[in-house]
Order: sequence, then C-alpha cells, then structure tokens
Amino acid sequence: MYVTISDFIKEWNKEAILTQQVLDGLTNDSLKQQVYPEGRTLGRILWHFTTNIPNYLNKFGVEMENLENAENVPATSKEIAETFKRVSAQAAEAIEQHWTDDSLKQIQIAFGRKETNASILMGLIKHIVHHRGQATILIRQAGLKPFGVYGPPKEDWIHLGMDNPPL
Ligand code: NI
Repeated sequence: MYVTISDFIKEWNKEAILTQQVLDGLTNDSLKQQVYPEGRTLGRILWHFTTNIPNYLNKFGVEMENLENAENVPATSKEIAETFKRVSAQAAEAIEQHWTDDSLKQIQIAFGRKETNASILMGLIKHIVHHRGQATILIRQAGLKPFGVYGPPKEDWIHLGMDNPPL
C-alpha cells in the first residue's frame, strides 16, 4: 500500500507508460473491434478508462477538470492516446496539489465500504489495469500484436530463446 504520495506517483507513472504503449500500437480500424455484437468496442473501453480518471478523482475530493465530450469516443487512436497522456499527467499533478502523505491514511466511503485514500488511489490504477487487460484481447482479435504489458506477447517468446510460452 502507498505510504507516500511519491510512492503512488511512481507507480501511477509506470503504469501510465505501459498503458501508453498499448495505446500507441493501435490503428483507427481496431477501435471498432467488439467482444460480441452488442458488446463495447475497443475504442469505448479505452475511452471509458480515460474519461473515468477525472470523474473518479473528483468524486473522492481531488479536483481536476472533467473531459469535454466524454460521451463521444474519438475516431482516431491518436486522439485517445494523446488524451490519456494528458489526463494521466494532470491527474498526477492534481493529486500532488490536493493531497499530502497524511491524506493517504484518511478514510472515506467508497463503493459502500470504508477505504483509505491510499486504497482509493490503488482502485484507480486497478480500474485501468482491468480494462487494459480486456483491451489486450480485443487488440489481438483485431489482428494486431498487443504490446506485452507485464510479459511478452507470443510472437516474442522466440526472442527469449523459448519456442513456446510456458503452460
Ligand atoms: Ni469500468
């Protein structure tokens, strides 16, 4: 758990770089990929976790500007990637401005439970990681090679001197 704001910001920035690499590998066409016919598109999932960042932080007392046009999924992967980059940098600034290390120990009600602000911030990272995992599958279904977030995609196992991923 995060004890200092700087611990959190380090993790936040590390995860943001990984997410950025996933976003940078997309094509505009891939944004239309769906899990099933009525399911959310890849673009919708990516836009959801991006626009959720300011909503989530505002809800818990870290003020930052909400995104305009949050309902409209951009048509280009470049716009999603650039927006994510800007919003995650703004989020880090807003957290540093509004909260101190002591704020992390304070408790508020989140999703019906008592949570520390440290755990609320961890929840924001987990939300992105959760949807980023979903996105990776849709990226594969769209015919692209997904960026290896925590480990290499199957195409790159060979470069590690292994013929196949471990079972
Ligand atoms: Ni969600």
